Amino acid sequence: MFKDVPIIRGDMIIEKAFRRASKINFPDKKIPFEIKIREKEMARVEVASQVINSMLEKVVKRYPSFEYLDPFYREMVDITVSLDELKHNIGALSWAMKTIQRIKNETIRKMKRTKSIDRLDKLRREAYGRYISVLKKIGKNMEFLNNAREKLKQIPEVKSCYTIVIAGMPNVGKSTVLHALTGAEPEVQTYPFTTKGINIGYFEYKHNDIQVIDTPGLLDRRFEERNEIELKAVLALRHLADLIIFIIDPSETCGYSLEEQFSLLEDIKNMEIPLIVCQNKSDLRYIENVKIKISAKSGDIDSLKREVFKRLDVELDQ
Ligand SMILES: Nc1nc2c(ncn2[C@@H]2O[C@H](COP(=O)(O)OP(=O)(O)O)[C@@H](O)[C@H]2O)c(=O)[nH]1
Ligand SMILES: [Mg+2]
Repeated sequence: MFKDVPIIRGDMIIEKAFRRASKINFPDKKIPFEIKIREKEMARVEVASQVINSMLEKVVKRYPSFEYLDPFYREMVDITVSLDELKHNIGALSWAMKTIQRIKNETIRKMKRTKSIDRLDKLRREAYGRYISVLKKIGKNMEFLNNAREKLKQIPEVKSCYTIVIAGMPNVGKSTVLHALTGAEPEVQTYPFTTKGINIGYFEYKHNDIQVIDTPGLLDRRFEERNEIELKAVLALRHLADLIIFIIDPSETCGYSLEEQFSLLEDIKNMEIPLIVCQNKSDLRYIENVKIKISAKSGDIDSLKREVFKRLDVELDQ
């Protein structure tokens, strides 16, 4: 989504604008010399302003309108660069466009009025100087936007179809379950704020695309242990998840005790998202109080699939 936002720099813009403007000439011999000079200088001021504004506008226009963004995506943007700051910096570009426009209008008006041919060149130079100073004023804003663009490009591109998010402590078998559910190798994307990859896979159920997401680093640790950014990211998942599959490893070969795993389950329950709890690695060991029992490694996930399909039948019928 942010891949189309161009990179901008003040010196690049100025160079392009003035180069274009300097190419303007009126070779038509019939026009009197005086008018030719006047028209030329006015056209230069005009064209330079157009080039600058169209480059700024490309940036402003390519940003999606944040009000209509998918809520998960919007929260991710907010976590990554802060929506307020992003809006503020885009706003600075709009201010610059208006100011350039105003300088141009003022200058053209003066150029039309002036009697002295010599003054035209001076007026144009003045306008150019003011264009440069406007762009200098938004130098920091452009820098912010260039950096933001790099980070925003990394926000995972999730679809807005029915979405299942897989949760559970590290090494309980989340990625293995994702693979078993969706067959294909999952797409790996990264979040801008951690080095961990998010895995996304799809399967089709009764002609509906179902998205399955494994979010390493997010739903695999007690919420109280999290920093602010991670917590926000966890909470952003509320907007995305239609169903959470929570995986328990009763063999504890994952390195976490059952007690630890059930405490995380309490946090996840508090998110108030429909939940399926499922024990994996049942080839090694299983417990009595969790009904759904699978062994994802050997592809034995039928009981989980049956439960998922049961929920889908209810949800997708509506
Ligand atoms: N014995 C056994 N091992 C499993 C099973 N499912 C996953 N594992 C193993 O558990 C380890 C962690 O699995 P992984 O899917 O990477 O866990 P994640 O960190 O939760 O994504 C890997 O070595 C898997 O091969 C299972 O059903 N039985
Ligand atoms: Mg994994």
